[in-house]
Amino acid sequence: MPDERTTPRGRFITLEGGEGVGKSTNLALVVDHLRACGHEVVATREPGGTPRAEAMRRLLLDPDGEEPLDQDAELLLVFAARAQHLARVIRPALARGAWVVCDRFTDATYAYQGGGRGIEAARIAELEAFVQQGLTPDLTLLLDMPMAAAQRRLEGRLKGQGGERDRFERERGTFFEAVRQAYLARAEAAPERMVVIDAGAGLAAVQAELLARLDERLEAWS
Ligand code: Z5A
Repeated sequence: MPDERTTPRGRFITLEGGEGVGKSTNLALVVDHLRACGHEVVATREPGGTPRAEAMRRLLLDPDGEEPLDQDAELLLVFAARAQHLARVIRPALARGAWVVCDRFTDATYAYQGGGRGIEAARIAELEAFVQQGLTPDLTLLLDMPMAAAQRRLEGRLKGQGGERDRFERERGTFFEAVRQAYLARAEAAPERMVVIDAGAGLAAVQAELLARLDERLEAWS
């Protein structure tokens, strides 16, 4: 085990936003940038990040068949996957001084299960406190753009890959608008942690803004 007195904890960075805003695309950029700065970086995602947590992800994303997933069960599954991910990947990495870059984390729960499904924030906060024991991201890059434009990007990708829509991608426009507003409200409430990036611009412009904001934070941490 690393000695907590001599090994500085690594930094925990998350990427958030609605579907199709470019989280996966930009996660690769963030990871490459941090590695070029000399950090050990663990790139991961939620729900998932370990074999068992990925199995829970499949339960969450499989389209509803004859038995729709109850929304409380959905919330608990999200946090069950998170508990596994924290125990097996995130906490050990941070403890040995590695940096963790994660595609979605608990802000997604407040946005999707809170904003989208209408579950009370206080109930989500109880599970957050139980599972995370005070561990929160050091920086969250929130990629934001109008829902309709993100949907068009996703359509393009689905056509290209011939993929099927998952349980969330089958939701209505009002669900995604509520998700977006919940994300923006969280960013407004935590401006020191959450940085909003305009994800609707072309990729080069989005990435230039993202790296500029990341570098500001790296400078502040150094
Ligand atoms: N979920 C939840 O409910 N509660 C929780 O607590 C958590 C998650 C953690 C799976 O997440 C689902 O889990 C998610 C919420 C739920 N469902 N939804 N919706 P996910 O992250 O795997 O699902 P996703 O948001 O659908 O991810 P995605 O489809 O992979 O989107 P993305 O990563 O944001 O986008 P991308 O793949 O990087 O880019 C999409 C396309 O746009 C692609 O073709 C790119 O080449 C293109 N792109 C990217 N940026 C640009 C720019 N700037 N211009 C033009 N084109 C671009």
